Amino acid sequence: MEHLKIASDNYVAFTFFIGTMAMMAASVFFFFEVNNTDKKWRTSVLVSGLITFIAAIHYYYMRGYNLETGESPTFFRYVDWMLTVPLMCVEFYLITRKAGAKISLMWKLIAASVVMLVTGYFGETIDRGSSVMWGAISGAAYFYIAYLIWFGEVAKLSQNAGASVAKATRILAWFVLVGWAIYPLGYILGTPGGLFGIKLVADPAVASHYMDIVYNIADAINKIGFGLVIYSLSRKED
Ligand SMILES: *C/C=C(C)/C=C/C=C(C)/C=C/C1=C(C)CCCC1(C)C
Repeated sequence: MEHLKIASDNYVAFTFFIGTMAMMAASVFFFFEVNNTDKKWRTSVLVSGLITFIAAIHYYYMRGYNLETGESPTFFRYVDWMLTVPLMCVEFYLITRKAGAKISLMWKLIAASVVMLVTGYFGETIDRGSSVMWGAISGAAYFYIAYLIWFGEVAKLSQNAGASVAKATRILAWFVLVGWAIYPLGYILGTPGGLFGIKLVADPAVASHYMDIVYNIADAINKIGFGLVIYSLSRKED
C-alpha cells in the first residue's frame, strides 16, 4: 500500500482539506441553528446548510481525487456548482418572498445559473478549443443574474421587504458581483493560452493548480459567508 504524502508546500491539497472541514463545520452549525430560528426564516437557514453540506461531500471527494491523481477535479467541481449555485439563487427568492416575489423569479435565476454553468463546463472540458466563446456565453448569463440582483426584480422587491432584507440583499449582491467574479478569473487562469491573448500562467499544469486554489478559497467565502449573511438576517427583528 502506497502512502500518500502531502508536501508542506502543496497548497492545492491543503485548501482541499481545509475546505472539507470548513464546509462540514458550517453545515453542522446551520442545521442545528434551524431549530433556534424564527419560523419565517427556517427554510432560508436550512438552504444555507444544504449548500455547505452538498459542498462538504464534494470537497471530501475532490480532496481524495486530487490526492490520488494530483489532478484538478473539474467534474466534481461542476456537479457541486450545478447543485449549490441554483440553491444560492433560490435564497434570493426566499428572502424577497414576503415582498411578493413570484415563483417565476426563482425559475429565471435557476435557469440563468444552469446556462452559466453548463456553458462554462463545455468551455473548460469538452470543447476547450472554443473556451472563449463558451466563457462569453457563460459570462452573459452571469451578468444577467447580477443584473436581476442589483437593479432588476430582486433589487426592487428587496426595497419593499423591510430594512433588514434590503441590507442583506445588498451584501449578498456584493457576494455575487465580487465573490463570484473569482470563478471566471480561475477559468481564465486555467485556460490554455489564456483569454483575449492574455497568458497569465505559461505552464498549463501549474495554471490548473492556481485555478484550484482560487476556486477553493472562493468557495469557502461564497458558500459559508453567504450562509452567514442569511443567518444574521434571520436573527433580525423585522
Ligand atoms: C459555490 C460556488 C459558486 C458560487 C460558483 C460560482 C460559479 C460561477 C459564478 C462561475 C462562472 C463562470 C463564468 C462567469 C464564465 C467562465 C465559466 C464559469 C463557469 C467559471
